[in-house]
Amino acid sequence: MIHRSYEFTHALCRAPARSVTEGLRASDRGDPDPDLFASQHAAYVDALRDAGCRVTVLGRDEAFPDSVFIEDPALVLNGVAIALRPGAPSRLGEAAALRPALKGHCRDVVDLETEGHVDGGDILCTDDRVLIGLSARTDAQGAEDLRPLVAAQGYRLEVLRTQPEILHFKTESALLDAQTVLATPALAASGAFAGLRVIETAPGEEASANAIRVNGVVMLAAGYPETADRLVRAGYEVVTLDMSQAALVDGGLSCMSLRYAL
Ligand code: CIR
Repeated sequence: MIHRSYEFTHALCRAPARSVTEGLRASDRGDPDPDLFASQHAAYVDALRDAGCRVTVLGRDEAFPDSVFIEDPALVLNGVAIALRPGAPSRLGEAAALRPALKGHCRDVVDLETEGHVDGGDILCTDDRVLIGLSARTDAQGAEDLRPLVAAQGYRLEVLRTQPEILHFKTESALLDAQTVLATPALAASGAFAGLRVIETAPGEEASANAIRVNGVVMLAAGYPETADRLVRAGYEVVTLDMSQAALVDGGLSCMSLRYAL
């Protein structure tokens, strides 16, 4: 069966480690509360299930404070997992730690062999293209070394330069359907989405761009009413979720699951 880039049958998540209080962040607005994070994560998992995904929640990995952001160490295309090479030193080991679970849940696992780095948060997949944004975590070497692995799955890799202050490409963008992305005005202006329709986040609501389309629904962080309204008016069904604890460590909806179709 052929699945569109926003159709998923499965998702892998990882419960937030109590050590998430040590998670990386660009600016400190206080530590996340591990208990509240766990309950927000559980609601997120429920929403993925409601959207039609069979979700496996892996156990906490205290060795990696950011391991709840399971999208960054891997990419799954056509059910085949690519173990990536995360760009933050404290996250590099997450790919090896995740590998056994990838092996157990995906059709196959291949490793990105590179001296460079790639974070999954910098990768946005359309039906036939893999867009990869260079960032503080993803470099040109990593992107080039990823190219043949992506091509082997029938996708064309396009390397994009984004504004330097961005953490991850998908911190500021999300695929909404085969022709449409949600993006911050700044990222939209970079020209990254030529050929696609762009719905921009509302002024002051840039953080809402870290959203996900999962089957029939767009999952959006709570607290961004104007962007939610823009999406509803464009015909999308929107589900909002409280992401306050992930946001304290620069995370959002897309980072907390590896979504794939089998
Ligand atoms: C980090 O800085 O790596 C984590 N604290 C947040 C990762 C968020 N992941 C993502 O945007 N894909």
